[in-house]
Amino acid sequence: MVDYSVHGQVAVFEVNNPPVNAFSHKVRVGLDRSIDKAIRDTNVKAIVICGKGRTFPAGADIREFDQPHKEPWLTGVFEKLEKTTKPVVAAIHGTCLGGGLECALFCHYRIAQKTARVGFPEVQIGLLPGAAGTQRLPRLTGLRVAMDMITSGRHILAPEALKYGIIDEMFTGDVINAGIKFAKSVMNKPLEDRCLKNKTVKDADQADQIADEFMSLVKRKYKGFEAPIDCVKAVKASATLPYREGLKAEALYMQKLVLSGQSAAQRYAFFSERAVSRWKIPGGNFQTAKPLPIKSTAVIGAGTMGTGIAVCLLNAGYQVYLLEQNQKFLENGVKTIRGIIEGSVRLGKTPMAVAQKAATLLKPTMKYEDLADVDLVIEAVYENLSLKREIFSKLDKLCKPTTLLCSNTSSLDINRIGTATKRGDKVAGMHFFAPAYYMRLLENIYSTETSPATVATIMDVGRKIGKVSVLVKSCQGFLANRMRGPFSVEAYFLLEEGSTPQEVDSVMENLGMPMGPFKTGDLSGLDIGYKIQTELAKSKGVELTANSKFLMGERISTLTRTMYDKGRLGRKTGKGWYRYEKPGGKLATPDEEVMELIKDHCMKAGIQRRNISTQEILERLVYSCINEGFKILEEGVAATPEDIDISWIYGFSWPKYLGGPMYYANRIGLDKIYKRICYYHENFPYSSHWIPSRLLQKLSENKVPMNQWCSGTDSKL
Ligand code: 3H9
Repeated sequence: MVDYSVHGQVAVFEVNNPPVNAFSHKVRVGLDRSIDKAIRDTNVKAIVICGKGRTFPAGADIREFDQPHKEPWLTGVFEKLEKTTKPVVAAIHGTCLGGGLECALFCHYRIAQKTARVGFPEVQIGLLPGAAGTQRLPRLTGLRVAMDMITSGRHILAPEALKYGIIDEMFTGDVINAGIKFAKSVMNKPLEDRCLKNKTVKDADQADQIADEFMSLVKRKYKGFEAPIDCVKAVKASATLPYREGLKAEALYMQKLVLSGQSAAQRYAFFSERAVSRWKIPGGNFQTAKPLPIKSTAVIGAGTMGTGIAVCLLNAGYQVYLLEQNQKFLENGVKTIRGIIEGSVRLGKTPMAVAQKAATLLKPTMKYEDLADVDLVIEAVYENLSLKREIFSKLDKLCKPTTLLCSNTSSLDINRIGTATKRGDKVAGMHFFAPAYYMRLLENIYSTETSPATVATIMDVGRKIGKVSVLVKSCQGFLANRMRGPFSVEAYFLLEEGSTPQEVDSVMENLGMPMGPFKTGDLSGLDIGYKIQTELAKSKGVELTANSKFLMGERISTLTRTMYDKGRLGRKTGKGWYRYEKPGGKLATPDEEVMELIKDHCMKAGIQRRNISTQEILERLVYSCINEGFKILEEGVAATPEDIDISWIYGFSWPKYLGGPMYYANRIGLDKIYKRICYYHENFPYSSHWIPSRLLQKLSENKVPMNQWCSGTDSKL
């Protein structure tokens, strides 16, 4: 686990624990022994620590947080390093993160390859740098930089690390050679001044002010998360307490966080995000299928979704033909794309060079013939099956035989789109979430015909454009929208039965969602829901009226129609479920007129209103989705609960500290959830989403632990 070698008078410890050289128990033992060996060897005058393969250690082994504590622990081993009378040099390449950076901060010197990244990402898994990182980094950089790095978890590149004094020198070329060369140059220098524990924090006199500033920042930016708050407190302790006392404070915060439900959920989310890339369909999987090369792409439709998708592809360096049928729409689309990219440059999120390259890669066109040679087409026109089939049939005739044809449909069955072509194996869904250039989820959908090579390619494109891709089997609504369906309808039913929009929204916001369903509705526009409902009814040959309560035997609510008829379309008209300060405004204020409309609607529809508890609101919104989630699993639409949880985290901003709705269900207890679903089914027999999932019933009755019905990301589930 640690390869030991001696080069002249320099001992080299190479941490060898692929893939990221995490400090597992075995590595800690190996490092401990290596230190003893180097101390004993009188020939050795200096030590170099580095990582074998792709990286310097990227942190503690996250899986071990679920296991009993095993000595030697990180801090003990690292302290031994600092105590040696032989200079220790950390020679850094790749990603030096978490416990890896803490190890480097116990070394007397740190040098890094120019492309190396350093950081403390612990906060993203609900922890803090608990091997003295919160006490040592401020002693090097001052409080402000340390607070920023530790509360955000951001990685910084070597040049920035050099500026802050985190590293002493940058190098190019071989890590071991650079480490040995540097070690020789410092061999006989005194070490007292190189031990961070002996240093003071330079801006300690401003500790209160800086900590207050960061405390209000993290409470706003990371609302609901516990770890950023403890990070601020622990870093502040580096300035207000002596080193040893600061360490004790850090250990207490760390202990609390490790045991917290939030960190367990965030660790589950960390591994789930990686698990969803291990896809499998009949005939192939992520290991057997190879992605096809994609250079040139096309996006059909320059509306909100099409332009957002084009931005993602352009920023990743793909050539993009943007196709529209109308010159004005095309020009507007190009303007929108430029605006998004320029805005991102202004915010420092997109480098200028990337933006300049993107401008050259964008090819606006009104001619389908221009798409003949592209490798991948993503169609993003509005949701109409016959229109999509027409487009796919045209593309099939015109594009080269190897072109992949994908649809950004949010619900239409990919099988029915694929049959419009003679290349069903090369047809798939790539469903982006609005705004497409921002939301990280990409729902990739396969039909019964889609080939493993096509799936491998769209999963690969998803990764390259910075998305977290989840693969699902085609069905009406796929995973995300199908599962969210009950959430939206239950929200309307709750309004009809007695709740207010603000009561419903605040339940979801208190759970940790950035916005409740009614604020979200106002943002997207209430005309959308109204049109979807009207189209759906029409497709079933039904004409809805303002008083309709059922559609094909299923309970519905026509409240959006009431709002639509009153011109309350949401933020864009300055009024929807809330009132806004102006059309396009953002400040939502409860509106008495809405309550009057709801009450009037209920009276006409003969619905009795009552008091509804916050617990009932929560259960009806969330448990109904969980029930649908189990049906999605049962039918194999999603392969694992991780696919579902990651879809909610990155598609609907479900709070990571709750680990996703399936993880949340497990935490509450499947038997409890199942009983409540049965209760609602009994009380609301005309809502099929309350018919209990058979899988949920089976799992709850047999008390099956989650590690037996997920892909096994967390041994402690
Ligand atoms: C810590 O250090 C606490 C201390 O402060 C205090 C202790 C007292 N452990 O992401 P990838 C696995 S907390 C275990 O796909 P990339 C990962 O699951 C830690 N496993 O690669 C995956 O496995 P699989 C602080 C880990 O190149 C494989 O490695 N450090 C760990 O896209 C490849 O990972 C962090 O939070 C780990 N620490 O990205 C860093 N890290 O193939 C977390 C990775 O079976 N890691 N794995 O799915 C990362 O951010 C990224 O993995 C990294 C590489 C940037 C390093």
